[in-house]
Amino acid sequence: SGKRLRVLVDMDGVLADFEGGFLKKYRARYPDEPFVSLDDRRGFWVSMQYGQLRSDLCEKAISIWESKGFFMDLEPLPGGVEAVKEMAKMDDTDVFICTSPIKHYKHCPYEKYAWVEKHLGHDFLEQVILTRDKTLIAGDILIDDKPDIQGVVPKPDWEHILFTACHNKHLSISSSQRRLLSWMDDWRAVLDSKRQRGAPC
Ligand code: BVP
Repeated sequence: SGKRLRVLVDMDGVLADFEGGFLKKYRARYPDEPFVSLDDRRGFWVSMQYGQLRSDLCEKAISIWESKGFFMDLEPLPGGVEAVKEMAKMDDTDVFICTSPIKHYKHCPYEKYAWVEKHLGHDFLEQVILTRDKTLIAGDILIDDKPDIQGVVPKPDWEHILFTACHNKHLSISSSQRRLLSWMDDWRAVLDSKRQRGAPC
């Protein structure tokens, strides 16, 4: 046994279905406006692609995730909640949910806590980290669907494992970067590859 492994897990696009939840509510609110199917999504920022489709659609897109109930109502992505619960029970393993709230703070931070309580339980609220800069957070692994994670720390402690999402699946990533294709992929092997081996006797 070596030191404990600290795993940071992103929320939107990794545990909660931000893209699916967005498209469903956008189409319900703006049934006559054009939209981007999940197959055609490119780039992390939904607002940017909608703005490229037609300039006024940028603010229409933003209006969706700024609405009350948006973050609370997101469906869990398949296997994510189960994986995080299993990780948390593993020996020598600490799991934290590391998520960036939007700056329109009226609903989002509250609903992120409420989502964790609903799907992972009250005790898991201890594991929530809200930050706009994930490079400040120390950990061994960060599982996140955002291809470029930057902040004030140039070389963060964690290895970024890119979680596959509709917007990043076509990206070719550098040979050094690793992907998790979904929660059905071998996340246990990714964790094991970062564990310190005990000194041989
Ligand atoms: O809370 C999400 C939604 C928001 O950024 C946050 C990303 O957090 P992490 O997944 O990195 O933790 N968000 C905002 C915009 C546009 C804002 Br203008 C967007 O297009 N996509 C997006 O996810």
